[in-house]
Amino acid sequence: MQIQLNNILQQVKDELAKAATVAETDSIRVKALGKKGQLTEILRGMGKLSPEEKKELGQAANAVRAEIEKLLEEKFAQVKESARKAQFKLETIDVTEPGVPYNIGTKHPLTITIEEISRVFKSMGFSIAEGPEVETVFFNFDALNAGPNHPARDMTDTFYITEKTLLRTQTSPVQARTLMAQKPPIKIISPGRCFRCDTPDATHSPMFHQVEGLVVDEGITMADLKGTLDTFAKQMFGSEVRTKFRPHHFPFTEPSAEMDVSCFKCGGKGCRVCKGSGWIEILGCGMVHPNVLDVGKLDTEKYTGFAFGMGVERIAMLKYGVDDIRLFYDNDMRFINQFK
Ligand code: 2U9
Repeated sequence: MQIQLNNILQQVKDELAKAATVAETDSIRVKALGKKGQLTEILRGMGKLSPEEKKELGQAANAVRAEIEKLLEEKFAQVKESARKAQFKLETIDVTEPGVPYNIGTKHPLTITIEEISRVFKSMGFSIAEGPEVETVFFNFDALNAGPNHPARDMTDTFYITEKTLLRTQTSPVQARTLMAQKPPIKIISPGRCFRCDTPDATHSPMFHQVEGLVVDEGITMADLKGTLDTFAKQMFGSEVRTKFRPHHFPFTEPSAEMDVSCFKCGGKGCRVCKGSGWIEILGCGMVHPNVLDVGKLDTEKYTGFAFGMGVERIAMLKYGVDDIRLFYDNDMRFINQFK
């Protein structure tokens, strides 16, 4: 039996040498010292022995038990410490480690274009004015000299919400509101979203963007209009471009005109971009109609003004060579990411 005891001790030593975790150490303890363990089995078998043998074997078994307990205690301390260290390593945050790079996205080409147009006008002393996309019929049409029978008010062109409210078809109502709220000098641009009942195709979208401008003060003339818009064209498309003004009609301006720039691609010789004409239509403009100045209760003998409007999508398509307006709204990252 002494030999068996020595074997158990040796076996415990061998197994402990290989154990690496708390769980493995505990199963060695159960196997050796547990209720159904090897040492308990030996003590149970002592019944048949003489009292002297019992005493001798009992002392030897207790010595082995004490030795095993001591070995287990040391091993437990060791595996618990290495488990603690491993956990600590796992939970440690290295504050010097570089962060995980993430995609911060890019500006949308229409945002870039609005910012560029705004930058040019701000450099000439314009401020930015904003207003609601859901407008009243009064500010969208009546205040802008588009009377009750004006074709622009047609249900088929305009998204009406109620009889008196609609989605603005242009950003002009922002300027009509400014005319009513502020005294001249007024020098504003109003970039923003507009809405019209159009079926989407390569050049039409029911939602699009405009930048409109309004200048009202004493002694404003057509020369101010031409100088301001020519400067804008040169800043936006290159100092070499020339501008020309063709007569047109808008209800809110009189006289009205459309401005063309000489083709910034071919210099005016004629190419695919200018469709062979050498000129590209950029914006509409005119001297503010006296009926519109009346909305701001201005003395039309004293005050005059000019206004203009341009489609942001059209400018962006020309600048970037985009041939389908729908690309701006598809949110295809392969398209958007080209405008970094
Ligand atoms: C007030 C007075 C006058 C704004 C103007 C235009 C000419 C114009 C369109 C061109 C194409 C916009 O993108 S487009 O549909 N606009 O040609 N807009 S003058 O005139 C105003 C606005 C407000 C109080």
